[in-house]
Amino acid sequence: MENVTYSDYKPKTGSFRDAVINGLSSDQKFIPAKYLYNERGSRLFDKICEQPEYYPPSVERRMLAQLKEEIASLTGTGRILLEPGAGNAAKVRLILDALRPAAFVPMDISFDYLKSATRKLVKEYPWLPVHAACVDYTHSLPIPEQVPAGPRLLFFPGSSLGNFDPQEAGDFLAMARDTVREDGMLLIGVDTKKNESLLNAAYNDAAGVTAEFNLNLVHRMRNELDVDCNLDSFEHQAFYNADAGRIEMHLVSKRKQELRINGHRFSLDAGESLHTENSYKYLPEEFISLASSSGFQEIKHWVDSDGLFAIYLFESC
Ligand code: AVJ
Repeated sequence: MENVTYSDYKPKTGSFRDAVINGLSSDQKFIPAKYLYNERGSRLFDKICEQPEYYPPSVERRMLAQLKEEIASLTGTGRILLEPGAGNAAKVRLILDALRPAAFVPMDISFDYLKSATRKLVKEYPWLPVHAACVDYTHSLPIPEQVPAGPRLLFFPGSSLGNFDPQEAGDFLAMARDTVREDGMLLIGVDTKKNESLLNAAYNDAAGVTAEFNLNLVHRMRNELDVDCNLDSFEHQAFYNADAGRIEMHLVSKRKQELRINGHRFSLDAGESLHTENSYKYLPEEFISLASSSGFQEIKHWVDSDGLFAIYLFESC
């Protein structure tokens, strides 16, 4: 059996164009957040994770490093470890030695990014079979046929679930529950509700990396859709919407302008925004109740001492 395989379940090309045309036709114009994460966007996101204001990665890393033995004692070793949105697979490295999975299935929407991350990973962990899959996890969680049988554990760190609204989050968790099946588990990192100034700072880093990440969508519209618009005609905006319990990220048009895509014309007023991302925050009781509506019961959860971030372990019920 091969120790490394690659499978491509990539969404059809043209999907970015369709999504932009659809989103710009809406009252509040929007572009689905997943389009932020092409290869360039994924690299910019990694750079966000190094910014001092963006606390989730460092807090989650510290927690995983501290908790890995306890987590392994609850999950056991030898599971099939699945990670949607694995990106550079940095987080999973913290638990691989403790969890000793029978195989690892990293999934990511950017195939180039996934391949380079997988190549590095298999060099570092020669004992680990890796079956990489290019997947848009907002639609499905296909498991490559090479993946061996065995109890599954889905690892979903980084508060990636925060990109979904609560309804979509429930749907995703139900899909995850189907994927891990009866004897499956879910290990998930989710950002908490907290002091608004900490939240606002996390999405408005002083170095401007989050702004560059957001503006990557303008970059993509120019390069991939031939839209004639200037990078500097848009401005990054991010703020906590307390009523909705989420950070909202927008691209605000600095002036009145028209965007032309394939014969469609969309006019933007000065100050009008494209909504580009949501990042929902959950109290532990809110999240445990959401997961339980999707077929998961809590085994245990942990919150760091400053209340900044939470990690949950669930099992199928
Ligand atoms: C990758 C969705 C977890 O919501 O915190 C970070 C994305 N956007 N800064 C988040 C993000 C701007 C991030 N997630």
